[in-house]
Amino acid sequence: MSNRLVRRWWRYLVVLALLQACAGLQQQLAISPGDGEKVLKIKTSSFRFEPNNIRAYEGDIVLLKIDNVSGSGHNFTLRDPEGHVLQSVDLPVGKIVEVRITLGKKGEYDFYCDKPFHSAFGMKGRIEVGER
Ligand SMILES: [Cu+2]
Repeated sequence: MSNRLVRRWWRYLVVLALLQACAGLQQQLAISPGDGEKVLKIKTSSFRFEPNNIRAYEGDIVLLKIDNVSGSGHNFTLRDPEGHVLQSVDLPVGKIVEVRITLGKKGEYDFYCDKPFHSAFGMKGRIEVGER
């Protein structure tokens, strides 16, 4: 890559990172308490999950329907409050991928895209699981 191209690429990345930093974790969505499996739709764009700030209750079983509406492949990786990977699935362009998760204990479950730099650009979120 030429120096000029590298500079242009970096400028693009910096602007993108600033935009994402401003956006932050904003769109909160609460899953209503109760029994049975809950369905939650998540939209994936570049470089964002919507919603990215979800509240749920311990013991919830949630079927995530993750719709990649962006023009590039992404990934959804979810870690439990101890940092263990619960799920890691690739999200092909234009496909809806279903992921069933059990939120066994209260705490913060972080999720992100594991493609290089994507989480740094804001492609991440959190499920806050409270006591039932
Ligand atoms: Cu991604």
